[in-house]
Formats: sequence, structure tokens, C-alpha cells
Amino acid sequence: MRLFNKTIFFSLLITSILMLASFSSCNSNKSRSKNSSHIDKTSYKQLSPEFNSDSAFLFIKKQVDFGPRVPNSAAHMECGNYLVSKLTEFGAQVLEQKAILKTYDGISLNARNIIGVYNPNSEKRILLFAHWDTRPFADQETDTSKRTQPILGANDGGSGVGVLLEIARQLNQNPVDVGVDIIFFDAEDWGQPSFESNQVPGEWWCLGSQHWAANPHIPNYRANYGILLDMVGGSNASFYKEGYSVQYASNITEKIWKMASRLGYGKYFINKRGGYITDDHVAVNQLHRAPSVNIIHTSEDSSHGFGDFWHTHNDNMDVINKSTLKAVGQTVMEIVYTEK
Ligand code: AHN
Ligand code: ZN
Repeated sequence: MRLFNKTIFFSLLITSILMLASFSSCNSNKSRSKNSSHIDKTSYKQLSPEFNSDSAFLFIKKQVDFGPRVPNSAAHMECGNYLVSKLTEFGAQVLEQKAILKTYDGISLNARNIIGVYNPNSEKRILLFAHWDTRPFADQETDTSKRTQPILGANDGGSGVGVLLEIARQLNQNPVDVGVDIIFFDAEDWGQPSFESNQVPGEWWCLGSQHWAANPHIPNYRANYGILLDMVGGSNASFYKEGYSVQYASNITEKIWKMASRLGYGKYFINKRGGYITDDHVAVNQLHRAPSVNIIHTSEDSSHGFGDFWHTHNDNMDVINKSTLKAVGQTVMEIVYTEK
């Protein structure tokens, strides 16, 4: 009797232990699979220091406070000097490429491409670029009387430079081993207005980058890849994978869009193809200075495909949004800081 009881007792005990074990293993399997799908989406560990969007915002405001940065104007000269002094303050080796560049309407521009170099002796190099000049006419204004005035270019011009100045500040505080070249191109935005009836044959956009790509600051200059920032500060910006970027630099395009989504910025970096846009990366790609990607705000809401602020007097500080600056700045920084 005692023996029987003992046997029943132990067999019950073993059964319940087995049942418990199977339940708990079931549970842990479930929670493990839940966790791992969670890990794929959100638990990417950021390696770069925090991009400060307040700082980037102030770098944009400072440029806008000079007024329109139209080549040959006093504001352009003063802003150029400011950009040289900031890159110098942030520990870059600074060079200026000066050139006289002819516009479609026969004006000779005193252009300055401003170049900041980090780790000049590193073999592996990343080229980061944006244009710093602003458009001399507001040709997208519906009121024709407003079209002849130059724009402030907070987003178109100011934003890319503001984000890159903040990255320069970060590179000074937290150095990397890879070579980084930051170029602020001049004379990007003197393209012929589309409403003019006689279109002058030639490529009149992107004069500064065309000049540099043909005459780089170092003979035979090549970077492993390049990233262009154009209109990267607008509220609710959307960045599609631009045509030339995919054509010339598909790997780095994919890498940037994937990184943005890992960091939680997938609502800005849309996983879809966009159109081909004439911009500073075209000559850089075609003259093989670096396979380069354009991060540029495009929108289906407007007839021209850019935001409604584009080439109007609404392109002022009111269109600049710190969350957009953060999304772009942190994504580019993560690409730079994860480079070996
Ligand atoms: C064209 O409109 C052909 N390209 C636009 C390049 C640009 C102008 N980016 C900013 N302003
Ligand atoms: Zn423009």
C-alpha cells in the first residue's frame, strides 16, 4: 500500500513536471519568435553620435539671415566666408576653388566651391555635398511681379549645408578613420526659368559641380561613394530613390534607404523609385569622381514634382522642420560612422 501510493505519487509528479516543461517550452518558443521579429524592426543599435537638429536648424538660420546667397552679391560673399570659418572651426582642412562661370544669360559669376577635408591621407573616402548658392529668381511664383526677386532658399540651399555643418561639428568631436570630404558647391541654381520662351541650349544648372568634376581639387580625385543633400529640411519630406542615384550608385542607394528604415526613418525614405533629376550628383557621377546618391525632397502634390515652396518666396525658415533634419542627418551619420 505504501509502495503503491509512492509509485502513484511519483508518476503523478513526473507527469506534471513533464507537462509544465512542455508548457513553458511552448511559451518560451512563442515569446522568442515574438522577440526576434521585434529585433528585426526596431532593435538596430545606432553606432553614430546623436545628430543635433537644433544645431543644424541654427546653421540654416544663420545662412538665411545673410539674405539670398546669389553669386556676385554681398550676402553671397559674407555667407561664403562664414562657411569657410565654420569648417575651419570644426577641424577640417579647408580649400576654396574659385572660378568665373558663365550663366545662360551671359553673366560671369564669381563662384566659390568650398571644400572641407577630414583625414586627407585615408585611402577610403566619402564625399558629402550640397549647394550653398540660392536661386536668383522665384520663377515658380504665380504672381509674375514676384518672380524677378531672389529667394531666401532656406530649404533649397540652406538645408543641405546646415545638415553637413552639423556633421562636420560631430566629426570634430568624434573623429572617424575614413576620409570625409565635404563640398559646398556654388552656382547650382542659376538654371534658365522654364517660362522664358527662348531656351538657350546647354546645361545651365549645377555650374559649380560641373566645374569641380572636370577640375577636381586633387588631380584624379576619386571617392568610394558620394551623398548629395538637396532640400532635406522640409516638413513631411519624402525622399524617393532618384533615377541617376539608382543608375550609378545602386548599392549605396539601397544601403542608405535600408539604414534609414532601421533607424526608424522609413516614413521619410520611401522604398520606391523616383524620377531622374538634374542635380550636382550628375557631373560627379558622369566624370567618375564618386558613384553618388541624391537625397532630394520630391512630392507628387505639385506639377513640377518638388514641394510647393520650391523656387518661391515661401522657401523661408517656416518650411524647415527639425524632425526631417534629424532623419536625414542621423541616417547619413550612421552611414559614415559604420564605415571601416
Ligand atoms: C531641375 O529642375 C532640372 N533640377 C533641379 C535641381 C535643383 C534646383 N535643386 C534645387 N534647385
Ligand atoms: Zn533650386
